[in-house]
Amino acid sequence: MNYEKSHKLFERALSVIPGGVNSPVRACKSVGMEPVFIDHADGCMIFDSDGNSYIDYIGSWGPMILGHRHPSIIEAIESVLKRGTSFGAPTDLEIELAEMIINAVPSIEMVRMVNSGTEATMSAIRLARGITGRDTIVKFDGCYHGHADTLLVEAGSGVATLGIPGSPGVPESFVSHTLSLPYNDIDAFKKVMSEQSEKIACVIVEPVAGNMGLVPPVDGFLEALRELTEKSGSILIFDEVITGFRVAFGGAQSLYGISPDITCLGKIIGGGLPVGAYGGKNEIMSHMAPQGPVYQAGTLSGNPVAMAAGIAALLQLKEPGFYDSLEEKASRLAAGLEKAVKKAGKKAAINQVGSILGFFFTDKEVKNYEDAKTCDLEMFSAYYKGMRQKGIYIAPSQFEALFVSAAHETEQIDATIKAAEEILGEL
Ligand code: HOZ
Repeated sequence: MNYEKSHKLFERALSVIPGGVNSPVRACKSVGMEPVFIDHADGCMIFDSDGNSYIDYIGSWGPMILGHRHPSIIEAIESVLKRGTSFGAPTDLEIELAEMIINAVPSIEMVRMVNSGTEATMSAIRLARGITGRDTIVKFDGCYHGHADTLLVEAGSGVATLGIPGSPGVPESFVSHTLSLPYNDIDAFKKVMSEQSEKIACVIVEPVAGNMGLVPPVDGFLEALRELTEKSGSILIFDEVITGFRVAFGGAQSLYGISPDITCLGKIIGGGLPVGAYGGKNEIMSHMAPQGPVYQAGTLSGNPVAMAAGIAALLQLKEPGFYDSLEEKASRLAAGLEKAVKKAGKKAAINQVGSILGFFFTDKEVKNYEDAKTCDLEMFSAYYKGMRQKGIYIAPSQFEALFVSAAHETEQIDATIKAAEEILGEL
């Protein structure tokens, strides 16, 4: 494949944007390559500036569950543009999207729109601290909740990809109230709750971890979080920025039957436009200004274009059978990849929840960040490189997930399996 135009664009970008990118993982540094610059995308296909085409399993890191340029989303955006692009004032659209979210997710009775997942988690934590009057937050190793100061401890995603423990610029005192525990370790969690529960404002978790590859919760893990937070008067926050409307219409909480106090959303609810949201029961959300004293604000919050795209997306997801058919496609991919691994005599673990997959180059079952870190990163880099050459666009990191969309058909999934078979055979 020829990457001449992407290379030139990257050189230009490097002189005006730090690292040439606006979000670190996409720089492809950890796999020793340069990024491709995207020209356009359609359905499950993405096309770079050199005219190369790829089957896309990044899907903008999750939002493109319907595939790119879904007609109903494009139509909704075109239609709302006639009204304007931002008013910094309330519109009917934000009420409509809020109502749709509330109808889909029973633990949410009120929801506040923001512009990114980071904003949602950061605000949810402020709210939890405001309500409880406590400072300590508990998170889990390898979970990534955006880049707010207090959450950059043992984080997944780009922090894991670049192998850095945290970030300069985050004062020690800011993270001194953050405890990070091993994901899926019920005993470690019980111990902390028995020793310091009266200090803990909240426990924040990705109910299905999607930023260290894909790691589902073990039986009893989410149940223990719910039970002990309830007992200690701390707030349970589910970060469903990735899983919300992805693993089921009601998110991971509906799949596992656990009701958190606050849910953070993003990605899919904006139909591919920048968005975030956090919500919960009235008694929790009523603490937010201007109804209550906890402050959070944003000029572009509830932006009409993002709201219109989000409404159009959720309307499609409500169609009967949508999630079954999506999961079938992902299962076909998972089974095919598993076969390809065996055929090539390699060791890899594959995790799947709904339409999200984790593909790990390790012989261990991956249940937490320690397991994910046992992966052969050199082998992953070689695999990434080979797959990209064959027109398969996966995340350039062992610590990110694969997303299957409704636009992926058997033909593309089988082509992906064939490419994997060939590449794995060469490794
Ligand atoms: N935090 C995102 C992956 N979990 C990466 C976002 C991006 O690079 O666009």
